[in-house]
Amino acid sequence: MSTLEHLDCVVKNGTVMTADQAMLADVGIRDGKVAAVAPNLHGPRTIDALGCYVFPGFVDAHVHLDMAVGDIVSSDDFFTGSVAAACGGTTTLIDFTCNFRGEDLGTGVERRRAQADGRVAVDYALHLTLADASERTLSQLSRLALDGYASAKLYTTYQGLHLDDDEILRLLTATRDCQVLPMVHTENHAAIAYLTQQLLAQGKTAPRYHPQSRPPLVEAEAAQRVAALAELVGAPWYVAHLTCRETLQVVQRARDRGQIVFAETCPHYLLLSAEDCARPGFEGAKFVLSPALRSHVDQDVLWEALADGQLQVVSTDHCPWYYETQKVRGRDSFAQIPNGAPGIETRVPLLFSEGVGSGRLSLQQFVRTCATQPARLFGLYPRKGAIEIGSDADLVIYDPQKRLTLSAQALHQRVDYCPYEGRVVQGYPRTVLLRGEVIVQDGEFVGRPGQGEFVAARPWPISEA
Ligand code: DUC
Ligand code: ZN
Ligand code: ZN
Repeated sequence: MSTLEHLDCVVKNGTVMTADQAMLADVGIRDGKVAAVAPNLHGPRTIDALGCYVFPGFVDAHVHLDMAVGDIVSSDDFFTGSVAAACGGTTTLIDFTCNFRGEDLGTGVERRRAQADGRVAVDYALHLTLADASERTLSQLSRLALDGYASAKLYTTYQGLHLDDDEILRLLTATRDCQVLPMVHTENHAAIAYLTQQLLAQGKTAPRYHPQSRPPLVEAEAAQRVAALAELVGAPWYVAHLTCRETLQVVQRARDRGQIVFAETCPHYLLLSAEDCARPGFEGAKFVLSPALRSHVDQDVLWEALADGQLQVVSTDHCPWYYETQKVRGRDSFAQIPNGAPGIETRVPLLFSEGVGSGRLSLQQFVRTCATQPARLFGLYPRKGAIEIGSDADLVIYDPQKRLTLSAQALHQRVDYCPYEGRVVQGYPRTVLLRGEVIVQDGEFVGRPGQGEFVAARPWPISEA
């Protein structure tokens, strides 16, 4: 019996576009997996993709759903956030465990799994959060890596999360040994505290001062320190949300010295700037996120770094807070504004429209940075991020002609504003499949809560990258 027989469904007539090739081909699906990529396939069900691209389901490697900070919680939970992700073409999310210093890692994993399982509408994985370097934390890492938690976030700032140099050294040694990829938030905690206090003492309390409280040097200093520590112990690492030329130079120097270091940026650093924090009234609070928004020059630097492969990944750092009831807590001080902005639904359309549509990225670079590289680096490839025989049939049928004016009202993210309100994007997902099942049809979610599954990430020999 030919392997092409007994397909469950065929996506026909599209241009299949992966990280390294474009093919006029049909995609045959069996048992939720890609079973064939070839012309003239036939099956009992067909989905017509004429005039559309067929992309691998996109992978967002950095989101914060249902995340408590003090007594408030980010406004999208695992259901609403994953519905929004799906509508924007993302079929795999990577969120984080929310451990604090001194807490058992396994307990953090269980708590997060309980929040997500049964609610999440696309597939997901979890980065561990390493908030201390205790013997218990270090000893749990290899077991958890084998259980599918093959990456971990380390912080150099935030109360209850930031690590000192001794802890970073111990953790980088452990992640190296367990083949866990450390994703590091690089900002100098003491410098932020000092600059913030200086600004507030001068009465500079408005959102426009947030970027001045954590300028590029604050980010680059921490990145340089982590680079030095990683070099000392020979640990590969990954820079979370890189925003500026200074940090990119740190990464370039580290690579010149032989380090394996990967880096991600986010759509807001490519498309928004510190000027948005200075919008009239309190509106700038919508753009208070960390690391802070930068200059237009930095935007150009980041676009170029994406195109020439210096930045491997575009993630969202989706962390939405209601403007009216949560951001407003910082009316008297930018330091009290919850940090973060929504973006889980708009990443792919923005990168397609502003990247590919404006000629700043090729289609392959777009697929590579938004799907394939995040899947590969975080141990999900080729199950995710690819259209290969045996990959999960996570497919995005993408209409390059569809235009949409972005707005909070038109989107599915559960939050009362859109940072890109009024911006027109050209090109949008029409149909989205998760493991062979249609979950978005003509732009609307048709899946169900709990349809998404936890995907175990595989630790891999990063030193051979
Ligand atoms: N910064 C972070 O580091 N995490 C969530 C949101 C933000 O702005
Ligand atoms: Zn971060
Ligand atoms: Zn984050």
